Amino acid sequence: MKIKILLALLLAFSLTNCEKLAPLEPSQNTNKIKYLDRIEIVSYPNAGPGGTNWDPDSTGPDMYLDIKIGTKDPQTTEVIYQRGQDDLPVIFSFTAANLPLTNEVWSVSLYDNDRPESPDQLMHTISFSGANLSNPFISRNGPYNIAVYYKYK
Ligand SMILES: [Ca+2]
Ligand SMILES: [Ca+2]
Repeated sequence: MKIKILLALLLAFSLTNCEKLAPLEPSQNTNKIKYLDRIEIVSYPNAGPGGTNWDPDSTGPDMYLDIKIGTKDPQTTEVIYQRGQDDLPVIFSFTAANLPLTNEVWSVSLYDNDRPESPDQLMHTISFSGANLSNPFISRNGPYNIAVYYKYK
């Protein structure tokens, strides 16, 4: 009798643990929020405006992103220097930035930092709504290919 009870308890314990180990689908994570994870510059044109090199010394552009969410002030990333065509994709990580994908218009502008010699050059701008974003959201426009990834937290 005692052995039967022990076996029943053991079975119940195993089943409980199995349920705990079952992976959760992201769609079931109803308590979790989508956060911007990273933006990848997958491709950009070899030549800058006017068909010249991005920078006079023929090195790649020095990239940073300006992110405007709704009507808030734009946020600027650190510059990732001299990214040539061999350095693609250029990855901007937002893991530490804690930017929830709010249901607003997001406008992301890619710049080439040319200071202090001359003003920065706007390379490309993409826009999307923070809600119902595919993962990744891929924006292809001419030679520009930019991918936006989010993560649940
Ligand atoms: Ca430049
Ligand atoms: Ca530059």
